[in-house]
Amino acid sequence: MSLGSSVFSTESYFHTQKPPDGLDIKTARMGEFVEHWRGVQGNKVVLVTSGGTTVPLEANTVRFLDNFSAGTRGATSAEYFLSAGYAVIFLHRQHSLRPFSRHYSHSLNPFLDLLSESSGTIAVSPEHTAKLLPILRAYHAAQVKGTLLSIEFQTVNEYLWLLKGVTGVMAPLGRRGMFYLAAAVSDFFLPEDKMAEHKIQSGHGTLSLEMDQVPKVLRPLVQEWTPEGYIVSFKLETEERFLIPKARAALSRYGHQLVIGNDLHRRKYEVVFVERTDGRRKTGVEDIPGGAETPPLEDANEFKETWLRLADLTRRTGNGADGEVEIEELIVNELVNRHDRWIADAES
Ligand code: PAZ
Repeated sequence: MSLGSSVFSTESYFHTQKPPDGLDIKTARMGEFVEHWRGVQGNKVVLVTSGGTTVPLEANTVRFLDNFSAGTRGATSAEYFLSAGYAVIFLHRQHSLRPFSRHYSHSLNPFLDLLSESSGTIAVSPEHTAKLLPILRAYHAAQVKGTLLSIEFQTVNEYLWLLKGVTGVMAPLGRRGMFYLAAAVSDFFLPEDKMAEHKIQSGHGTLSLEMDQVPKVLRPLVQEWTPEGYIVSFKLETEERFLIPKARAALSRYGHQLVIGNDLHRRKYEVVFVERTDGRRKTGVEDIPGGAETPPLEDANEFKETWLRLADLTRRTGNGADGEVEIEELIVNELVNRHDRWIADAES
C-alpha cells in the first residue's frame, strides 16, 4: 500500500464529499438537546467523541480500514461528566463501549454471569449487587433527567459531518460548551471519486491504494465554528518522544486550550496535559499549508505539562491499587476546574 499526499481543505472536503444519510435528523436532535440545556441556568454541556472511525474501501462496503479504539476513554469520561452535572452529547462509533453498559461488556463481564435463577425467577446474584447498584442508579438518573444524548457514527465521513453539525448547534452555548475529542479519527480516507462502487475483486495480485489526507478540521472548529468553547483534543502516540512535541505543535497550530497526550500502551494509567502557560487560547493562528503536522518552532516556555498518573494517586492516598480508580475520573476533575475558570474569566 502506498500513501498519497493529496490535501483537501476543510472547505473543499465538505464541498465534494456527500453528507451521510440521517445527518439532518441527528443534528436536529443534538440541536434540541443543546437548546433545552442552554435554557437551564448555569448548565454546562460537553460533547464527548468516542471510538474509532472507519474508512470504507468500497461504496457497497465489504471492507474498510479502522482506527484503534474500544471507546473506553469516551464512555468512562461521559459517566464522570454526568456525575459532575454536565449534560453530555456522546458522539460515538456504532457498537463501541457506552456509558454505564460498558461495565458489563460481553467480552469482559457478560451480563448473564450476574444473574441467578430460582423457580423461574431471575435475580442479580448478591455478590454482584453492590457493584451494580450505583451504576444502575446513575444510569436511571441520567435517563430521568435527560442529561445524556447518544448519537452514532461509523465512517470518518459521518464523523466529520456530525462534528461540524454539532459544533454549529453548540456555538450558542459560548463558554458553557466543552468539546472533549477522544475519538480516534483516521488521518486518511478514500474520496468518493476514487472509491470502488462494488466489492474489489481478488485474484489480480496485490492491492494498491492511494489515500487522501483528511482535512484538519480542528482548525476551523477552534477558529470559526465555536470561537468561545473550551476545546480538548487528544494525541495518541506509540513512541513517547513524539507525545509532547506533537501536542505542543497541535496547540500552536490550532490555538485551542488543551491537548491530552497518551501512549497507546500506558493510556489507562497515565496521560499528560499540555497547555499554554497562561491557560488561554491563542488567537490569530496562521494556517500551515499542506496540512502536515510539522511542528512550528515554538518557545518551550509558552507551554506547561502536567502528568496525571494513577501510580502517584496510589502512593499519596493508597487508593487506586485495587484498580477501582479510573484515570478518566482524574482527567474529568481537572477539566471541570479548567472549564469553570474559562467561564469565570469571561465574567470577570
Ligand atoms: O477508546 P480507548 O480507551 O481504547 O482509547 C482512547 C484513545 C487512545 C483513542 C484516546 O485517548 C485518544 O488518544 N484519542 C485520539 C487519538 C488520535 O490521536 O487520533
